[in-house]
Amino acid sequence: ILCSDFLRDTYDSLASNPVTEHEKFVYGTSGFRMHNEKLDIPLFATCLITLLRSIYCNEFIGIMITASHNPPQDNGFKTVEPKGEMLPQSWEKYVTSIANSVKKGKFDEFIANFLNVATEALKETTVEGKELKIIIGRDTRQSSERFSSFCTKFFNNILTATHEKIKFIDYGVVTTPQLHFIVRKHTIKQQTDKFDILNEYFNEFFQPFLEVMSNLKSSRFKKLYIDCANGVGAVQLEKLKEIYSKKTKQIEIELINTDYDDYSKLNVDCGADFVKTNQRLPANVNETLAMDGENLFCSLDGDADRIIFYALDANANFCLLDGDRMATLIGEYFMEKTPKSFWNDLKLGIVQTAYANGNSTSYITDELKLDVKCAKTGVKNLHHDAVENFDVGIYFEANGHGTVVFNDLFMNKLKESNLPELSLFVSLINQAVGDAITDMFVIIAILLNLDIDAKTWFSKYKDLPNRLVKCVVPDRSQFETFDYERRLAKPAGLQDAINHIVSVNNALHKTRSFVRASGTEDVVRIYAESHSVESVEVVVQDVLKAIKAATA
Ligand code: G16
Repeated sequence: ILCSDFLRDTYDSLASNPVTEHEKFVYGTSGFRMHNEKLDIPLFATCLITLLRSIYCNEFIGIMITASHNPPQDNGFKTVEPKGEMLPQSWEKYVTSIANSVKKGKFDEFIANFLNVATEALKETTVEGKELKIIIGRDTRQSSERFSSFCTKFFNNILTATHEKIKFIDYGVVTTPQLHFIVRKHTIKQQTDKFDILNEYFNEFFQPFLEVMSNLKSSRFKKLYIDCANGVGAVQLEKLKEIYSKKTKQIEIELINTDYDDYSKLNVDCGADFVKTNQRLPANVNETLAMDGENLFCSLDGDADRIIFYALDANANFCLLDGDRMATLIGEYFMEKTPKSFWNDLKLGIVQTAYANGNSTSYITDELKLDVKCAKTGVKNLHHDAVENFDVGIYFEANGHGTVVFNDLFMNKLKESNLPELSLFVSLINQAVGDAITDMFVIIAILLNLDIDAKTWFSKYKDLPNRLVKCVVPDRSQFETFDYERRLAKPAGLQDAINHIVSVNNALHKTRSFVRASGTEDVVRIYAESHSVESVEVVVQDVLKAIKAATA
């Protein structure tokens, strides 16, 4: 591979690219993510690490081309493991090192570094006789097709240059969770030929949902409005809606913000991230309809791995039903559908991040009486902690990204316990990764089952007033955190300043604020919550000033 003309030519053309001359690449919260014009080197590194990972695992490895919630001009890549998980954190340094070793006139150093990386990464495995198996998928961004073509060219050239066995499958425009799902499916079924993804996905998750619906016969909701963020969610849901509407008339589906052909509209004034951050309705949602309890509203993000529900109350106040609300609703449902004794030798718990509203955490511990753990931002971290700590691990970031994972102990107990309703419910869940489409059906199934509307769901506890704000700084890599990102180690003195701001605004002991560097955007994020909207505002403004002073 390393001797091929293709690799040399590609290297030379990338290394001479001035756009990225001074750029330090980081495989962040969700892989590489930045302006699309800077991503050629990270993609080259992603293809190389995918080759190594495919040799190491001897199974299919996926590459998803997406920048999810980011603006239209951004893009990104992440690799997907054989069972649908993210790249192990121990390998992130390898791909980061490969990307940062592409420098003008330094091909020999690049090769030496790559060989070191490969030797270390593959030290526990044999290289010979492995078939390289790669899957790719992409979102609807304008730049995604270009990156996808590069992957095709890269892997085809490796094939001709080396005569190695390579199985390369391009699934085209798919949601991120669909790509995770299909990689997992190839591994579990040991299938090397391409699946009909829509068919597999429908049979796996929609079929049980239709069964739930027909068992319940509820008329609680007349219409479900789905804001697709003008992204790939619309492409897939248009197809799924067609199949769905032939099978049931129970809830009518209307898709909003489906203009994925206009690249400039992706995530703009719509989508899960917009709704969560701004705490208001997205574009093209009618206020009167949002006040009607017979309607249910939700927003997906740009690659359909996050979902946020919402409604307006009788006074047109916005009721945000975010990841915290979904986690608590699912927790409550599990408790309701099982006798207490069921959990004698099993642990059910919830994993959140520092962004979880303080009152959601109190509700989990005080009302639901469930264990709760805090993880660092990034579903890869929550997923890990849910698997490690619980037999049934519910994990959600407040931004609507999450799912539920079950271990064999729970699955065996479920089989023995004759709980058909819960068994059917469990089969709705995409355990590979947070999936907006399957999460949507999970939540609807619970609301129908408990016979409650969105506003009743919202009334289960009251959120503390809160705000999430972005701040552009000269160099976000200066910001180092500890304690699950709740405290800053650097820049020096900034955490003391935040502590002081919190303490002078903490009359009711409800105030909390933290700052961390985003792993997906070139900003730092400030989160604040307090007993009143005014107090939150004071904290945010003071923290902003403290950041400016610390980075001046
Ligand atoms: C990605 C990650 C999420 C994370 C979000 C924001 O979401 O998958 O786990 O919460 O980025 O991360 P950060 O605050 O580090 O920018 P998505 O939907 O954009 O893939």
